[in-house]
Amino acid sequence: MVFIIPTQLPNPSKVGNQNLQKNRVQNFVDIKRIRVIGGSGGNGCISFLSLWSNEFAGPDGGDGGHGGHVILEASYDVKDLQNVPTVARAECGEKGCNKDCHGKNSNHYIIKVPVGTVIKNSEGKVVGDLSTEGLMFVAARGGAGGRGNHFFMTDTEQAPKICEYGASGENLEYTFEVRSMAHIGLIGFPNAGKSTLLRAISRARPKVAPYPFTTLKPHLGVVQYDDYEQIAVADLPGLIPDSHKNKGLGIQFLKHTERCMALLYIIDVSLPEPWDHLKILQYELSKFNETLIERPQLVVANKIDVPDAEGKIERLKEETDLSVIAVSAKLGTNLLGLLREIKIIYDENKNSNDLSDNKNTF
Ligand SMILES: Nc1nc2c(ncn2[C@@H]2O[C@H](COP(=O)(O)OP(=O)(O)OP(=O)(O)O)[C@@H](O)[C@H]2O)c(=O)[nH]1
Ligand SMILES: [Mg+2]
Repeated sequence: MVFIIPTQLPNPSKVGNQNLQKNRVQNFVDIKRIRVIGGSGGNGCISFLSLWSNEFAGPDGGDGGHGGHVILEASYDVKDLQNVPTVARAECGEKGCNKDCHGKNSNHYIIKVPVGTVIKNSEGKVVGDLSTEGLMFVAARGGAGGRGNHFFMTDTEQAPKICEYGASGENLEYTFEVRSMAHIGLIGFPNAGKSTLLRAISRARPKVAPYPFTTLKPHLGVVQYDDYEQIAVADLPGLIPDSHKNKGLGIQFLKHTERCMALLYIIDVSLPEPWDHLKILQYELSKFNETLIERPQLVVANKIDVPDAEGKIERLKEETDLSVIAVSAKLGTNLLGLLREIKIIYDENKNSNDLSDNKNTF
């Protein structure tokens, strides 16, 4: 006999901490210029050993320790560049001491950056792309420690009074740009309710207002599931017709969608003929990058609480092959269903690496 065990989908955790419900607006920092300075090496030491039985026991100046590197590490623990310092300086190596004591090498300064951070040098050339977790980039090398006077002892020079200074660390400037800030991107016309939806499903607090272009910068929220999986959702500024021709704000943020695992079209079904909005959004995305419309996608029909809105859902479903989920972000109707759909898409696609094939757009 075969038993079929029903696989239970993990539920999203509640967004319930009252302290965090305050209107704290936090901007998502997706681009930052930083200066990185490697630690200098420690100086070598000049010293001569003198023992009770041997007053001139020879040079015993130790070498200086090496300065630390500044290293960037891609990590899913951080979602933006807000906490990356604008000047990152690694520690210097310690100087050498007598009795041939080697100065301590300093630890490397490791800065965690979001997976998908692109690193450009001061000339704007892409020098690194941290597209997978754990990938590291040495941004500034620390200087080597200087050698102590014992190193300079030769047959002819038994008491060298010279040693080396530690080398200085590299001092460079980079621009970091986060390209894959979220797993899921919310795409929609202004006023469609993207920010309201993000507020409803996560602890992010983007501003919500009944006029277009309320959101001027991307906002990021994280949906927690009870299997400890975290899915980052990005609220992007609204798109308008001809966004790809640089109209409105949308185009500069569309680059973020390039590495989103999936896209949600937020459609305001309280407006007449909302299916046209969906077509315009798909057209704008395809004009920006053709591969975008091949990503996993869902249509979220928002504002079903508005009278007559529900009647348009059937027509919307007929007009598209994508699955349509009807929700009310404001009242919280069917958000659980939406979050479960997002989890299914995430589970199906989390191991696919084809999202980093956008290098041509750098
Ligand atoms: N009735 C109703 N109103 C909603 C719903 N979702 C959002 N709204 C309202 O729609 C208006 C716009 O919502 P936002 O979340 O700011 O819209 P947005 O898509 O983020 O807009 P932009 O930031 O300008 O792109 C606000 O007045 C919301 O209260 C909903 O499900 N039902
Ligand atoms: Mg908004």
